[in-house]
Amino acid sequence: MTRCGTVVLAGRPNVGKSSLLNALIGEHLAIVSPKPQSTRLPVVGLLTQDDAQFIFTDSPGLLEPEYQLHVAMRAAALRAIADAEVIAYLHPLSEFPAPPLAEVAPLERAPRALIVTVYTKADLVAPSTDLYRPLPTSTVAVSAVTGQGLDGLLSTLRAALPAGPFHYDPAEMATQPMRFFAAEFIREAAFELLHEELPYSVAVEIDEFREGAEPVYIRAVVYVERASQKGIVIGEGGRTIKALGQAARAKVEALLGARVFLELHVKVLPKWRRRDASLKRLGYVP
Ligand SMILES: Nc1nc2c(ncn2[C@@H]2O[C@H](COP(=O)(O)OP(=O)(O)O)[C@@H](O)[C@H]2O)c(=O)[nH]1
Ligand SMILES: [Mg+2]
Repeated sequence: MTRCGTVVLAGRPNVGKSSLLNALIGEHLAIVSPKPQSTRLPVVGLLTQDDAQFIFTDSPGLLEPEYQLHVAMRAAALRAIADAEVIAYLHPLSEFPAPPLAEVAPLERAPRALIVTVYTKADLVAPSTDLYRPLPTSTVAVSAVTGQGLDGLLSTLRAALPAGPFHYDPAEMATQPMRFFAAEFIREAAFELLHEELPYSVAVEIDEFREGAEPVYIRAVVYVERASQKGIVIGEGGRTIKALGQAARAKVEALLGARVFLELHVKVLPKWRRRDASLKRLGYVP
C-alpha cells in the first residue's frame, strides 16, 4: 500500500521554509534569502521514497499585510494550509516554544490537517543548551544546513500521509514549469544584489522561453515600481543588471542542466505591489 499527500511548509517569514523544501528535495527549487518575505507564491517539491510520495508545498510567510501584494501572499499561504493533508509548522529552535499556529497565522478556525511542529535552524543552537530537552511528540528539530533531523522529520511525516496511489511520476521533483523557476531565480538574484527596499519592488515576467534553442533562450522583463529604481537596477554602464543576469543565469542553468542565454530588460510598472490588476498580470493573484 502506498501513501501520498500534500505537506505544506508554513510559518512566519524567515523561519527557513524555503531552505527546508530545498534540503528535503535535494535541489535548489525555492528561492532563499536572509531578507524576509522572499517567497511570494507556493513552490511545490516532490519527494518519492519507497512507498511514500510527499508533495511538499513551500508557502509565503504568514504576516500582517501592509499592501496588496502581502494580501495576495497571505491568501496563497492560507490556501496552501487549507489544501494540505499535513501541516509542517516551522519555528526556529532558538525561539522555543512555538506559539500555536492558529495564533501566528492567525486562522479563523483550527485546520483539519495534522500539524507537525518543526523546529528549524537547529545548527544555530548549541547542543549544551536546555533547548535540547526532549521535544513533545509530533515535534522535530531540523537543520537545512547540516541535514540534521531530516530523516526523522520524513518518518514522522510519512506516518501522517494518507494511504493512496502516487499522484506524480516518482522521477519528478517539480510540478511548476521552468519559466516559473527562471522568473523566481531572477528575483533571487535581485534579493542577493540589490539593497534595502529594492528587491521588494522587483517583479519578473518571462517574455520568451525557447527550450529547443541551444543555448536555451530566455527573455525576461525586470519590473520596478519607479523610474528612479530603474536606474539603480541597471547600474553604472549597465553593471548591476549584468551581474544580476549572470547570477540568475547560473541558477537557471543549474536546475535546467543546460546552457542558457538570458536577456533582461528593466521596465517600470508603477506601484505594482499595490495594484490588483498588476498583481493579477504578474501571477500573484489567481
Ligand atoms: N543556520 C541556518 N540558517 C538557515 C537554516 N534554514 C534557513 N536558514 C537561513 O535563514 C534565512 C531564511 O531562510 P528561508 O529559507 O528563505 O526562510 P523562509 O522565509 O521561511 O522561506 C536564510 O538566510 C537562510 O539561509 C538552517 O537550518 N540553519
Ligand atoms: Mg521562503
